[in-house]
Amino acid sequence: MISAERIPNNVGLSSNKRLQRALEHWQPKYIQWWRDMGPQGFQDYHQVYVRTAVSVDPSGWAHFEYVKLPEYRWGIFLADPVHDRRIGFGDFLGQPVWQEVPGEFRNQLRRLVVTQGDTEPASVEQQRWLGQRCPSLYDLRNLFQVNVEEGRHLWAMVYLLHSYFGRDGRDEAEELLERQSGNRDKPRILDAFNEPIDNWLDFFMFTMFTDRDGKSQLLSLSESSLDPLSRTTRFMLTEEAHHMFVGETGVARILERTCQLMKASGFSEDVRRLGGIDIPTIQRFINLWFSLSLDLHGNEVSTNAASYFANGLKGRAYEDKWDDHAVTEAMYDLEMLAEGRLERRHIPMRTAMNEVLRDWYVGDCQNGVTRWNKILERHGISDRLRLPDRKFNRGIGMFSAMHFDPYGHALSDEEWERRKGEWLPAPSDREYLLSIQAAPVYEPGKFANYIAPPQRGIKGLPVNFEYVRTEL
Ligand code: BYC
Repeated sequence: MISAERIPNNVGLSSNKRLQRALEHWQPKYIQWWRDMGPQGFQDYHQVYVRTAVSVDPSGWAHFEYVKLPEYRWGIFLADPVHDRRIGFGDFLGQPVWQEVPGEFRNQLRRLVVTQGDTEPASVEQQRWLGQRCPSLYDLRNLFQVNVEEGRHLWAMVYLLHSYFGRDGRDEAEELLERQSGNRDKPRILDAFNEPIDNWLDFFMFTMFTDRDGKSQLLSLSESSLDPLSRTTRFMLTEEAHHMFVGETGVARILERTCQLMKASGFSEDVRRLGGIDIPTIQRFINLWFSLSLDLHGNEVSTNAASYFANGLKGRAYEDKWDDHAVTEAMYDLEMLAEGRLERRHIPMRTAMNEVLRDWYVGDCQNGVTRWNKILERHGISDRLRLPDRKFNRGIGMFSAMHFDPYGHALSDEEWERRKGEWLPAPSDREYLLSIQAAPVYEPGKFANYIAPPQRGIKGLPVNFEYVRTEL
């Protein structure tokens, strides 16, 4: 359903005046936030060729056109309802799904919706300076596409807060615009969303690894017994796929260029001397963003996670592929750190639900890394990229109590301090990246020296299309 209303939607907003008024009241605050904290330097005359969600029809849900970013039409879209949908897991298995929030789960559900909602504006804030250093107009457009859709995902969560959580929900919606990524006094809720993203390698790694946590979490929320939450997140997943495409192909194009430079120099030169990004630097950024994104899955053993599952609030990714949906007896074999020693223990699977989702996530990331390695192989280069061990560089969960190298071997504090620069980006890596990204590339069809052009453009358009009009 295409809507001519101020807030495009398929939720019948015009027939719910109270909700419509509440959202129209929130809208100017959102636009102000976008102007203050969104893409810096791209708020006035630039026209960006973006897609806008206009319905949930799989054969044509999006519309492509040039838009000035603050005029993007952020809308509210829920996937179509599933007839007679039943709760698919946990203690209420088989009962009809809920159209309203049950009082006893209100706090838990609000917390999940707020945590999800908080990440969306956070990522826009983290990325707000990147437009000034873009490697091409094609990439600039992709950055903005990701940003406006994260903005729409915030709208999705704010819709739920306003519709289903009364006064508390309205207060939470305000606070989503008040916390700020990296702010000492009012930081974003989850750690990875307070990390600066000031160069394009960070950006591509973020969209590869952190947006993929978005996919994990949205998959699990789309199983929820709260039907509006399930339907909202199901549609968000449609947009999320492009974000991970941007990340995976962004790194792939950097690798492609790195290989070209290595070959051109007869494998003898340091790629940095030719203005490229060397493989060890790429590996250090993988190590950082993969480990930060593992943290986003929460503690390995979590009573919160067990209770989300028992109460039917958050399921496993692709819950219908599992045989047992009650999971009252099932056990999970977990590598644990107990009294400073690593050992394997059987724990009730319900308490390991964060780890179960993390398993899915690690597998999905590994598939991407395997595809990157095919590029190295094709160029006859013997180096390989790899995911670090799950215990490496953890800030959340039991492994955060000790240090581990990327192969999972325990290290003393002193050894970690001495060697962490081998495995994680050093200030000098960031300085180097900023030095090769100092000037933006705004000429259609041109690409910065450190990245190869994409194989094709957007929506059948040529690679040299003017994806962002930068002239007044
Ligand atoms: N940082 O029992 P635990 C996305 C806290 S990304 C800081 O394991 P739980 C996107 C936790 O809050 C997806 N604190 O927690 C991507 C709790 O604190 P309290 C976002 C953390 O709740 C790119 C304590 O540790 N969606 O969409 O089972 C661009 C106990 O932990 C962290 C969601 O996250 C952390 N990393 O698991 C744009 C889905 N981890 O209460 C968007 C909703 C844990 O003891 N969220 N803590 O003070 C959840 O499902 C859960 O909150 C989590 C944590 C899985 C994140």
